[in-house]
Amino acid sequence: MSYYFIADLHLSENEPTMTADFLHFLQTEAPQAKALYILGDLFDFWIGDDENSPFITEVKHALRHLTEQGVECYFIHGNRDFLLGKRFAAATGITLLPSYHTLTLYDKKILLCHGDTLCIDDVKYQQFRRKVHQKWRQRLFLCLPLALRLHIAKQIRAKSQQEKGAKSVTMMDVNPTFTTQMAEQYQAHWLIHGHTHRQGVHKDKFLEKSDRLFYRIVLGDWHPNRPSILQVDEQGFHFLDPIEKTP
Ligand code: LP5
Ligand code: MN
Repeated sequence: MSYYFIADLHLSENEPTMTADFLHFLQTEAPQAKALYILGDLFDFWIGDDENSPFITEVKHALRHLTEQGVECYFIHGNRDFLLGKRFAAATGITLLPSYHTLTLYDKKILLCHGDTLCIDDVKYQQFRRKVHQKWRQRLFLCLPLALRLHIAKQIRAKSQQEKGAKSVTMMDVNPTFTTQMAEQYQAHWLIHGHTHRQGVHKDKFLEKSDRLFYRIVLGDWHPNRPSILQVDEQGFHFLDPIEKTP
């Protein structure tokens, strides 16, 4: 039995190749798995479950088709799609998880998160996150007409891109001490996250028991014809090579 982990697809109508890659994965590899974990930023941004378009309907149908085949599908919110809600979950059969979630696979305790909460040196982002995670702000936002929500989301995206230009890569990366503390707190053997977009495997030491190591497995962001998919099975973990597909 295998388990798949993905994050940071940033799907949108503007990236049809990536949507096709995702649908292809859902139709070919994913049905053979026990479960699929989507660790946030599936969408470029999400402004409410009431938004509909042929693109959104297609993604929803594909997820529904997967869960109807008995594949469990779990979702942790990212910083772009934290408004994805219960209606989307009901329509697709996916299960929404809290921002930190643990599971045990083959005797390994695994801590999952999107990754943005580990980037505590990005103080402006953390302030922004606290604000937009306030329930009253979200409820207010969701009452606005869709066109206005779309306008606001685009403004925030533009501001975010502009501000990122002035932030260092180190500042936008996970804070090593805080990340180790979280892994220690959850007694994790492995930590799997996305957000930083740099696929990789890091062997980190626990702070208190420095003889104990944990693996920090970073999921990459997706590019057209270049998805980043982590597979966990009885052999351990590995990233899939780009999936073969008919041109
Ligand atoms: O996403 P990415 O990789 O570009 O950058 C992230 C951080 N940015 C964000 C913002 C998202 O990209 C946009 C989310 C849109 C969601 C839909 C709308 C929901 C509204 C809900 C209202 C309740 O997460 C970026 C990090 C970076 O990752 C690396 O970790 O640095 O953080 C920022 O850029 C935050 C800025 O520093 C501060 C944000 C200022 C926003 C100002 C809003 C002004 C808009 C005015 C609207 C009228
Ligand atoms: Mn992200």
